[in-house]
Amino acid sequence: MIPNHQHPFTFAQNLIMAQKLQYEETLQSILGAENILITTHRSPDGDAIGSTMGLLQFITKLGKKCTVVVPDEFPEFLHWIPGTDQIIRFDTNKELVNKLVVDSDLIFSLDYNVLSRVGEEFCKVLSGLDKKMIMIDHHREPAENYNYYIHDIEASSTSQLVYDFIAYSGNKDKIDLGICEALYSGILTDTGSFRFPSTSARTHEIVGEMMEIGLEISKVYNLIYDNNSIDRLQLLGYVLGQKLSYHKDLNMAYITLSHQEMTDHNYQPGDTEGFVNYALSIKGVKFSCLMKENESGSVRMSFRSKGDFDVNKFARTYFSGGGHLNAAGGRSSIGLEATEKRLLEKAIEVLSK
Ligand SMILES: [Mn+2]
Repeated sequence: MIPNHQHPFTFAQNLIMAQKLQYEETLQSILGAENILITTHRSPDGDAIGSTMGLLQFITKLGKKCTVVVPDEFPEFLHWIPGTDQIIRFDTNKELVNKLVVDSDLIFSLDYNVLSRVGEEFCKVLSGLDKKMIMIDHHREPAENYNYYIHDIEASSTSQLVYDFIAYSGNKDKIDLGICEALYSGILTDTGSFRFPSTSARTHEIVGEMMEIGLEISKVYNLIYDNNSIDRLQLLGYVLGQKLSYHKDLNMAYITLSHQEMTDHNYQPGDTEGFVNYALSIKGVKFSCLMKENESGSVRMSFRSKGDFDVNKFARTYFSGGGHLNAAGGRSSIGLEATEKRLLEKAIEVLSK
């Protein structure tokens, strides 16, 4: 006989049950809602758009009313993804979005871990509401004010979490080609084409299941990656030729781009996607950064690392950002030159320890 003070289940079993409960609560929340709103972070990337479009198509299939609101513009190479024609941008439709938020009774946060990631103004609209909130995300340190979470920092992407939610909530039969194309786009881009360590056996298993549904992986790859403008390629050439700063002693490389340099190359959103990975691909480099100055003079930063150097912690500590162990974002408002100087100082401090 088992004494009653002992837990009848192992830790792993308890985890699986806790996750199943979140899937079930999320599904019931969708079925019980009238107006569902899905949101994602500003400057939406492939995973932000892929995961929101996958969830939108699934919720629509359940016969529920659902709208996707993004804070601002998203890259042109994602415009082919099924459902994107229904996306509403906050920055160009503020009044409409205000009304949509007020009328909604269930709000999803996809691919971000704290409301401020949607930008200051949209954040205000979404803050302090008396509505059910659900987070689906894989970034570290999720905010605590949500009703339910589908959250796993080890998942390759939010798109993978959306797939698992649909599949494990008993709705695998509803996953069609449109949902696959959206979610695969998110998985493909967030794993750097299946090379980042977050890529798991489950990631590949999901892709296998998607291919059985009819997903054409080379078609999606072409639509996303063989879609360069000549301006983007020339910007890349310029960056690699003249803007790559390599510090062999620190095993570090970084790139700075001024607003003027971007304007000179007819910069479009998404054009610098992947640039930071070129810096990381130098033999021996363990830490890379891309610093981009925007029109107002503030600087957006992308960090990448290899191995156990924690760029989430680095970005959080010094550049008001965060993300994952090996990939994170940050911001700086002290100007491009001063930011570069600060980056070097902090890198020397941390890396030469
Ligand atoms: Mn993501």
